[in-house]
Amino acid sequence: MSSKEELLKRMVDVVVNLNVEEAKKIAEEALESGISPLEAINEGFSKGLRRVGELFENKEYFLADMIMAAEAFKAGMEVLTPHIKKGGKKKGVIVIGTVKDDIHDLGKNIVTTLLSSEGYEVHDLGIDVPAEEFVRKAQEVKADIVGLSALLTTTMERIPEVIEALKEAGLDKVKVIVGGRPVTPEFAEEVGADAYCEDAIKALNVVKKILEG
Ligand code: B12
Repeated sequence: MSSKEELLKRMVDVVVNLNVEEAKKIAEEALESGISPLEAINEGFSKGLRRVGELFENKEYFLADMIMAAEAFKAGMEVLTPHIKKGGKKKGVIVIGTVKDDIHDLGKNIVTTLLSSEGYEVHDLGIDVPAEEFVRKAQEVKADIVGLSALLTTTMERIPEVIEALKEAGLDKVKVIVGGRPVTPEFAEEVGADAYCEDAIKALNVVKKILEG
C-alpha cells in the first residue's frame, strides 16, 4: 500500500474508531503529505462515516457512536476546510439547506464549503428547513439554484414539497439540485429536480454547468 493509500485508510479508521483527537492529527498529516483536502474528505473521512452508517444499521454501533463519529469527522474537517483553495469572483447565487425534520448537515456543509470556495454566493439555511423558508430566501437573494439535502428515507419526501412550493411562488426558473444518502438519480428525476449529485465534486460540476453552460 502506498503511503497515500495508507493515510487515507487511517482517516477512514479514525472516524470508525470515534477518535476525535486522532482525526485532527491525521488531517494535519494528510495536508503535510500533500493530499488535497477534498481527496482527504471524500476518500478518507467520508468513507469512515459511511462505514459507521453500516455498523449502525447492523446494530453493532449505537446512536452515541454515530454522534461521536460525526464529532471526529467535524474535528478533521476543521483542519482541512481552511485549506480548500479560494478563487474567483461571484458567479451565481445558491440557497442550500437540509430539509425539514432532518438534522444531518455534514455532507451539505462540504457542498457549501466547496461552492463558496469556488466563488459562488452560498446562503446556507442550516438544518430542518421548512419549504417556505427555502422559498423566502430564494426570493430574497434572487437565487439561481436551490440545493436540498435529505439523509433519511422519510425526509427525502420533503424534496418534492420544496419543488412544489418554489413553483407555486413563481420561481420556476430556479434550478433545484439534490443530494443525500437515500436520494437517487431516478428519484430526483421523478420529483422534478434538475440534478442529483452524489458528492460535493459532482455538485460543483453540476452548478458550473447550470450557471456557466
Ligand atoms: C453522522 C450521521 C448522523 C449524525 C448527524 C450529524 C450531523 N451533524 O450531520 C447524527 C448522530 C446526529 C445522526 C442522527 C440520526 N440518524 Co444518521 N447518520 C449519520 C451517517 C453515519 C453519516 C452521514 C454523513 O454525514 N455522511 C458523510 C457525508 C460527507 O456524506 P453525505 O451526507 O452523503 O453527503 C454527500 C452527498 O450525499 C452529497 N450531498 C449531501 N447533501 C447534499 C445537498 C446538495 C444540495 C447536493 C448537491 C449534494 C449533497 O454531497 C455530500 C458531500 O460529498 C449516516 C450513514 C450514511 N451512510 O449516510 C447515518 C444515517 C443517515 N442516519 C440514519 C438514522 C436512522 C438516523 C436517526 C434517525 C437515528 C436515531 N435513531 O435517532 C437520526 C435522525 C435525526 C434526524 N431527525 O435527522 C440512517 C438513515 C436510514 C434511513 N433509511 O432513513 C443512516 C443511513 C444510518 C443507517 N445506515 O442506518 N446521524
